[in-house]
Amino acid sequence: MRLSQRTCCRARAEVRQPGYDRSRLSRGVVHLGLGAFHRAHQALYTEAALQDGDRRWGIVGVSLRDPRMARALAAQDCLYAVIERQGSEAAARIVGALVQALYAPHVLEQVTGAIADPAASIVTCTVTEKGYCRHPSTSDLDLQHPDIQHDLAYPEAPRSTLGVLAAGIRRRPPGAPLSIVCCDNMADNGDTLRRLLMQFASQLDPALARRIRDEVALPNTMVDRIVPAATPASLTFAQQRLGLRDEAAIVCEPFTQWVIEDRFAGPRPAWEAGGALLTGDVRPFQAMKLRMLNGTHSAIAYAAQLRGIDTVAAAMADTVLGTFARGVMADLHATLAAPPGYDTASYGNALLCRLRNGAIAHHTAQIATDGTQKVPVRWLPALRESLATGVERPCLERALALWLHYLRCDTNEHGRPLAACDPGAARLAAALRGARGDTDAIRQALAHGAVFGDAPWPKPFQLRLAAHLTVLRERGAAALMSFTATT
Ligand code: CS2
Repeated sequence: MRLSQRTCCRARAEVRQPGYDRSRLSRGVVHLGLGAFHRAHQALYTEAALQDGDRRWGIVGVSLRDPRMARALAAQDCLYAVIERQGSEAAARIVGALVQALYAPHVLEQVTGAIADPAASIVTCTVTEKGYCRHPSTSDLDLQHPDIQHDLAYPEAPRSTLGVLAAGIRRRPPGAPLSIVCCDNMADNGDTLRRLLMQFASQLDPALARRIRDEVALPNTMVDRIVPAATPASLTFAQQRLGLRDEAAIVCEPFTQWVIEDRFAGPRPAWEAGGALLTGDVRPFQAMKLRMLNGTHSAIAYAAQLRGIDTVAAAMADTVLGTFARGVMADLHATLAAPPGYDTASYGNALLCRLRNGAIAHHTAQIATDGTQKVPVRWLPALRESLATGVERPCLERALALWLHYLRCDTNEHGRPLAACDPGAARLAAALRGARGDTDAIRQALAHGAVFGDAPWPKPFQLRLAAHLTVLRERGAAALMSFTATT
């Protein structure tokens, strides 16, 4: 039996249910990017606000690219389950906060209408780093991006996140306060989205750009929860736990964190009810999380992909890779200023336990996607800052070499195909593959300004990277990573 409003009461007794009347919810939040992360993160904080009795915050969820999730959710009256797993523990709940699931290309009018509705004072976004059409190294709008060119030519029929936001804001009555909460893993994510949206709007209509500047708040946020993409196995596990079939079920870790800059234009859900921290300055939290968690994740992903290791937990259980991952985390940790009153060393220890969580199958192939968007956020600022003060980061530098080697290879160390899923990587990979030797490969890679920026990288650093590429080619990833044991 499939999960729906009618059947949810038939779920197993231990499954937590929405404790409020869903039919009485208003549509106060519009969310762009209906993936698993939103449904297991921001939607649960909103669920907590609804459970506290504030009915204003039903969520209209929008998929911009893929119709499947909106279709699956619509067939379930927008109900879905989240199951938190660690060790032998598993806690399941059904979430009621989502009230509508739309696939934008089919119902664009409804989507921009939902953003324009003054009852909605919040738009949240999880569209992944590449969903903002920016240059990864400068965070400026990529005016050559095909979606941006399309949306500037047809502003009433947009397909990009920026185009949809602009079209919705245009239809909004003046004076209706709006806050757009970016929940993607970018440094200064709210400020970045503000800049991109203003750059986009000013190409269309200076008055719209001014309106965004004056009326729309874009707080910075740090979001954290490890939410693997669903698999047939995770859906079967969810079915056993629920006693119902749920095509949108999520199996994720118990940990969750949301730190939000307290800068809103109008009303917002009391996300504190779900444990969100509202604060004046999110930047130290962002840096800690983007570097220690996401930076370590990316290093694990490329090393594991090269070695044919499928999940993060299996990678952490591998002696060489697990030790290397701790080294990368320590390198990144050393570059941080701790958020006030926060113990980043305990954060790191807790993080290692999270990465070892074998009850969730977090696939390294998933994390390895879109490296050209992720590396400039997760590793390069820490490397730049360190090199500027003459400090080497041996593990982090090796992680960078592992990524470049990964882009250069067709197959992993067992001869199985490596499919780098990264639309921004084609030119970089071609340069690496066409290079005359390792030194030339590094020179050509670092000249790729969209990823590495325009400032020159120190020569000794380049030579170290070239030597790492040689080790990787001749002796493999384990030899490069086990340097601490051999030097
Ligand atoms: C991961 C993130 O896929 C990735 O690149 O590093 O999705 C990570 O799991 C989340 O940011 C955790 O909060």
